[in-house]
Amino acid sequence: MATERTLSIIKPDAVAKNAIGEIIARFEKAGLKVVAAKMLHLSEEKAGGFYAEHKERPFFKDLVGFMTSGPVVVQVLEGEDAIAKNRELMGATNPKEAAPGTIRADFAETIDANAVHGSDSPASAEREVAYFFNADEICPR
Ligand code: RTP
Ligand code: MG
Repeated sequence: MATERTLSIIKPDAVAKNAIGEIIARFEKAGLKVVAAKMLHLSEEKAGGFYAEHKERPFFKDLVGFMTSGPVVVQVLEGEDAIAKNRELMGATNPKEAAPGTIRADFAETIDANAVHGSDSPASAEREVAYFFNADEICPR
């Protein structure tokens, strides 16, 4: 297993619930390190560009509407097998199908407002980290 970096977003529903700290604690307890972080209120253009792979999907408009509905916390997580580990901690896309104890099971109710985003492959992690962070905003430790 290699040390990887992955992009995590704490979505507007979880920020509104005041759950930023509890969610970041789960990453840290699982051995992932926060090596970059910022809070942003995404524009439609920035959110749409981020989820460009879903542009033709029926849920795209709602997804962009939700992601721009309030501030988000964007982070780079680093650690062994970070991409898969983060996806495991997050749980399934639909919180109703997410395993007990996962972030989505504990903090989300609907597939539209599902608390967190995580990169799903090394290629998407590379693109997504660069989409939000310049190299000098990442602090390896
Ligand atoms: P994310 O990208 O946010 O981490 O979520 P994911 O990989 O688990 O799911 P993905 O397929 O990438 O979908 C992105 C977001 O779009 C919404 N979605 N709605 N109604 C639907 O069938 C549907 N499918 C996806 C979800 O909010 C999902 O997080
Ligand atoms: Mg995805």
